[in-house]
Amino acid sequence: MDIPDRILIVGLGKTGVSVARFLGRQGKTITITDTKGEQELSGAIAELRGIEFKGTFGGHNIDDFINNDMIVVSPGVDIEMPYIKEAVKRGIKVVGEIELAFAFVDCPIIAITGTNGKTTVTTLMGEVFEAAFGHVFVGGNIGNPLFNYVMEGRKAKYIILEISSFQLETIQMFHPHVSVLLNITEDHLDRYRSFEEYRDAKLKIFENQSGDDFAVLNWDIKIERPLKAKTLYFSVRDVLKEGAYYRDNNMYIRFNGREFIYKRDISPLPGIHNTENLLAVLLVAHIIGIDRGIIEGVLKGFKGLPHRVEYVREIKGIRFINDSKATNVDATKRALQGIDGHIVLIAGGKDKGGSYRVIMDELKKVRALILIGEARKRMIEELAGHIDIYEAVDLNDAVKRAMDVAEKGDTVLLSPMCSSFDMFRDYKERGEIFKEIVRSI
Ligand code: UMA
Repeated sequence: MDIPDRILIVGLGKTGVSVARFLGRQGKTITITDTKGEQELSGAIAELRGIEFKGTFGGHNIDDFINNDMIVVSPGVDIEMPYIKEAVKRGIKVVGEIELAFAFVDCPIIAITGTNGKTTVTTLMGEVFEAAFGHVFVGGNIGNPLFNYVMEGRKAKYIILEISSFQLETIQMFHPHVSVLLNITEDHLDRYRSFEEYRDAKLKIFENQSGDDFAVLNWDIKIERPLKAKTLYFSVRDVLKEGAYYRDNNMYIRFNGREFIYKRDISPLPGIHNTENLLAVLLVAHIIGIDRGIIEGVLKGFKGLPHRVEYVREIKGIRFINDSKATNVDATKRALQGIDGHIVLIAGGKDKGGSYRVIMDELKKVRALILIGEARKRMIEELAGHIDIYEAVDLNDAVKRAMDVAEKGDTVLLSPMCSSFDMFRDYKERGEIFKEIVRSI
């Protein structure tokens, strides 16, 4: 890709820093803008030491958007923003970091998207590929921008990329060799105008693939027209002639006229949603031709990630589980389904606009709901009358109230159904603080 000289970078989070460092080294004239002020961005600005740039911080300015040759947007920036629309109208190119970095990528990409499970699948897939091929790059939405690979200047055998709908919105040429779509349920309805718009963004992962590539999808996802790539499905419900499926505690992989059978319990990851995740990993590993022994070895040792239904401790017969990564309603539904006995659920945070009634069936198991954060009001509107609800001022107060109502044998579960940005830096900080509070009881 021909990168013009004058570039505006919108957003100075992880993505903005990575892009600015790369383009700075290329001698481009860089402007960076962020709604956050200089003080709040001091950490990010420090990472740009030695790189020349003009900064517009504490808000955006239309002049920056119309007086540059190209705009690079971070995933968190809504491209429907008026200044960006004005720039597009004037013929200024707007690209996302993934698209820009892709122009410098020299090895096949395995890209993974979906509403839930993508970080687990990306991490596990990364471990399987690393065991098989040595150097691989694992990155994207997982918290390691693709540009970091370009900057490392090292050649990997494969890139394993977690990719969000936000990142897919701005792709044009981005072309994975294998694209995986794990599931699609309501999320990010604060950014998208409808569920269909969110779903269309996710489906863009298949857009530039050809007949030499592979599309791997959950059998539950209905695709209206055939994809260009060779399409394979995985299912926990139905037996499939080709692809991957689960039956009687076994996982079957059928590909290229061969069948491989794995016992479900070789993996310690609990729950049916993890069976889906495992099927996706197994199918991709066999598409690429990775040895069965290598796959099995990695699956056996992979115990899951922090903040995803993570056991913290037990106090007086009450178990505490941290599921701070549940930033949408479907993730919480899955967590509730996977836990036996009564649950005291701590939820709430920044509202994303989806319906909380999705967990209505699982509420039978919930002894009480303790709410924190901005979403409280809407949660109460939707769930009051079906469950005992308590409001707490912060996470500390929420844990205290949960202790008061929980009985011996119960589980206190933090599974917020919301993002964390109203009260915390991110879901990791929320989970860490929860664990600290619980450990200090
Ligand atoms: N900003 C503006 N103007 C705007 C919007 C944002 O200036 O209109 C600024 C913010 O003030 C902030 C910066 O942009 O300083 C943040 O940009 P960002 O939100 O894109 O954050 P990054 O740190 O660059 O992280 C992004 C992804 N974040 C989002 O998609 C919200 C990270 O995914 C990803 O790991 C990283 O790029 C590397 O690829 C996080 C995430 O929450 C984990 N993803 C969502 C999810 O998984 O549900 C999609």
